[in-house]
Amino acid sequence: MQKYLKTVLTIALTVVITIIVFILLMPVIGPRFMHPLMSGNMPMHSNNSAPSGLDYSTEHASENGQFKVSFTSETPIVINKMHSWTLHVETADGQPVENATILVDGGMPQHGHGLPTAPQVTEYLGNGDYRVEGMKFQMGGWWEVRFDITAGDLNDTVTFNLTLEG
Ligand SMILES: [Cu+2]
Repeated sequence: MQKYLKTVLTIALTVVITIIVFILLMPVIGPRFMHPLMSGNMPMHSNNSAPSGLDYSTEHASENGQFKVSFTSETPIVINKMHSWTLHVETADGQPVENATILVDGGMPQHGHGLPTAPQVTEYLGNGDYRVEGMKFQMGGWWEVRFDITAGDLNDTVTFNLTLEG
């Protein structure tokens, strides 16, 4: 009887420890392990490839045509590395936009998650150029990066598409 109890206790303890270890390791294995599962659960995106016909250009007009926006990255855009971007903002007729308030947002539409960091515009560099710091992508696939730009009476949003290897 005692041996039986010991066996049951050992099994129970093993199960509990396994669960705890799994929970503790979630931040590490999460992106790799959960994402194929998450995207697989969404019927529309079960094949996990980006929709065809996405515009991957690094320069285009904002949604309502208020601004012309382009970006460059100081370093090649690869996953799991922090990047600094320079965002260039012009009015529709090509005048540099000074002292805009710019909010950064983004994520993976097919995975339903945002950016792992909270990138921010940290400096106005002059001539319509803004430094964006803290840009990071934690996995390969299709990403959207959005900038909400407010300057004087103007407000508009621009969205860039990226596909990253990973
Ligand atoms: Cu993802």
